Amino acid sequence: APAPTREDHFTFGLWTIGWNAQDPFGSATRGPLGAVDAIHKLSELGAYGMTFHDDDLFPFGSSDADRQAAIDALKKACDETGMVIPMITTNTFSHPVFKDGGVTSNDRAVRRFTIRKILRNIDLAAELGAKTFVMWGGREGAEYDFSKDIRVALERYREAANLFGDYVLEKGYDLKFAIEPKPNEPRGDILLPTVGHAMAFIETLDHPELVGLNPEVGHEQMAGLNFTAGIAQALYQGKLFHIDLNGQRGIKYDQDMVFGHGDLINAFSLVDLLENGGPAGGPSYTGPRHFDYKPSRTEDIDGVWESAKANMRMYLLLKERAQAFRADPEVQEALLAAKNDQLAQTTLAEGETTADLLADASAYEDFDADAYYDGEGFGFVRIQQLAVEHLMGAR
Ligand code: 3MF
Ligand code: MG
Ligand code: MG
Ligand code: MG
Repeated sequence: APAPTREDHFTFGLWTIGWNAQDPFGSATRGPLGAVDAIHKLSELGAYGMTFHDDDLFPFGSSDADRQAAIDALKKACDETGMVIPMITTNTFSHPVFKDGGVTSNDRAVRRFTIRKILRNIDLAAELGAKTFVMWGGREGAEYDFSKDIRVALERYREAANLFGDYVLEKGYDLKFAIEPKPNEPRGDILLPTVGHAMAFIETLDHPELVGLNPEVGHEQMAGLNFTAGIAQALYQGKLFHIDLNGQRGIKYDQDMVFGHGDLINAFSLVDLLENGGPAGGPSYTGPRHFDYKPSRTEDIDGVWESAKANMRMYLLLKERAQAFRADPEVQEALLAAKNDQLAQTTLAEGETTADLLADASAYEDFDADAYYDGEGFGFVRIQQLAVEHLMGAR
């Protein structure tokens, strides 16, 4: 695969490459990484941009002067390199004050503080030209069923989301929101746990058009769900505003591995969908290819950059394989043999009404299911085998 370029639109969270590898059982294995160094190095590796939480760039509680200095230094690094900040997000989970959540904490003063923290960060997003504002409610939810009435907590979530939408409209910002679902973190059940829950919630908002999703590979897979299928529905409903790419192996705690280092076949079908699933066989998603992973705690800073490169290389390799898969005449023939052309046809003919269908004896009264069923298979296994052979470079 070719080396990554700006046109690939690869972006990384500052919290990914900058993670010091502290986990619940061990202390940090790496030192800090500054935003300016991160921008320069990512640019050198061919990335397009970087994203961050407010607290990644300027520590929680920074003075206004320190905050501004960090923002100015970031802007300068972006100007020097041509890197962009297409998305920013707010940390409403690290400080102990958020231990029962931010916008849905039972404590009203915490909720008011959280809304202010997010509004301040929305202003920063607009200032930096970010187009997407991600909201991951990592501590919205509870560890116990009797802690709170989830319906009331969702009402508070809705209140906050409506307020943010109104604020952006009032200010005239060119900014949209992307909710990031996740089932649990680490013990608590999070509100809006999956793509499906979040999409249903968005429809209850005053301005649903302002709000979409930032689904993460590992988050859906932690719930045992098929990520590619979830992304397909998000695309179908016009809600794929952003994406977090990483790797996860099965139903367990959040692993945040390199993209493709988890469920590789699902990563392959995902890249195929993003790159070849559009109307004319082109991309179905044109936003940033954003990596949200954690370089393993065993790695030093060189290993961090190797893992950053690995994410981009995995994506580009999968893209190359997916293009070969779609171009293979045998694949095209197998897809047709599996009646995919029929799936694309409407079930009722154009202009046909329900009454017409009811009057069509061939559809029911004369339809002899036993006689119709000839035992012929769809050949889906053959398609899957062709896909895996392309993935393996065997074709
Ligand atoms: C946690 C996450 C988050 C979100 C981020 C929002 C710290 O599992 O995925 O990363 O992606 O807060 O942008
Ligand atoms: Mg995550
Ligand atoms: Mg995580
Ligand atoms: Mg994420």
